[in-house]
Amino acid sequence: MSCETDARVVEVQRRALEANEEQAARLRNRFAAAGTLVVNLISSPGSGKTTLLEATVRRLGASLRCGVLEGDVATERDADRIRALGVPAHQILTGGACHLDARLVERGLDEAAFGELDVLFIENVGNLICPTNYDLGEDFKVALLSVAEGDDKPFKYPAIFSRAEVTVVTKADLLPHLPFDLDAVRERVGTLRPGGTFLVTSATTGDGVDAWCGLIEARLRAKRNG
Ligand SMILES: Nc1nc2c(ncn2[C@@H]2O[C@H](COP(=O)(O)OP(=O)(O)OP(=O)(O)O)[C@@H](O)[C@H]2O)c(=O)[nH]1
Ligand SMILES: [Mg+2]
Repeated sequence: MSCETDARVVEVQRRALEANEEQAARLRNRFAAAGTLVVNLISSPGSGKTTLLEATVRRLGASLRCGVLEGDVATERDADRIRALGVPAHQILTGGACHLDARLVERGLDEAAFGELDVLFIENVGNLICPTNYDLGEDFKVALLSVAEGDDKPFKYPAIFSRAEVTVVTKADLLPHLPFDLDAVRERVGTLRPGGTFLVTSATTGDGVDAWCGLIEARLRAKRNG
């Protein structure tokens, strides 16, 4: 690519992000007016976003009105998994795009017609890079990292771990079988996001899931109480 083409691409990206910011601000106002806590889950494909959401709505679904927007390139599989638990879910198909943006979320919300919600979970498209810069009007981003992916990920993909207020290590039940240095990951994430929350979970054994659900409940209370 020539320098001129480079500059044009950068300019197009800048404008797209600027337009996204405006749309995200509108969404944030809409969520604030509704008193809905919004959580944007981001990770590589297969690190356990939907499985953690299944465990979450099993625990919280009886006491809180939860809804889930699922972002994927293809299929309704993840939305079907959530709906199977009696929780409303809507699939957003991105048509190939590697992330959700605020426009897709706004359209998805209107199509979903969830009604009043206490918590809206947005599962982003499986990707550790592209969703990082796209504000979806969420209260906070969550980065998930499964122990099977390797402990180098916060070093190689620092942006998402610094943007995410919460990092959730998943599949901790596999730790005995894998060379994953949990302390090194905790330290690195703490450097990238000072004051952030670091949780270790296994949806398989249930370890850490109560702490995760407790965090959601606490954040909802904080949002409602101003
Ligand atoms: N051992 C173990 N496996 C898990 C755990 N959580 C999820 N898995 C498995 O990991 C695989 C992927 O899980 P998903 O929840 O579908 O991952 P995802 O991040 O939603 O994947 P995409 O939506 O494709 O990005 C499935 O086979 C799950 O059963 C866990 O805590 N422990
Ligand atoms: Mg999924």
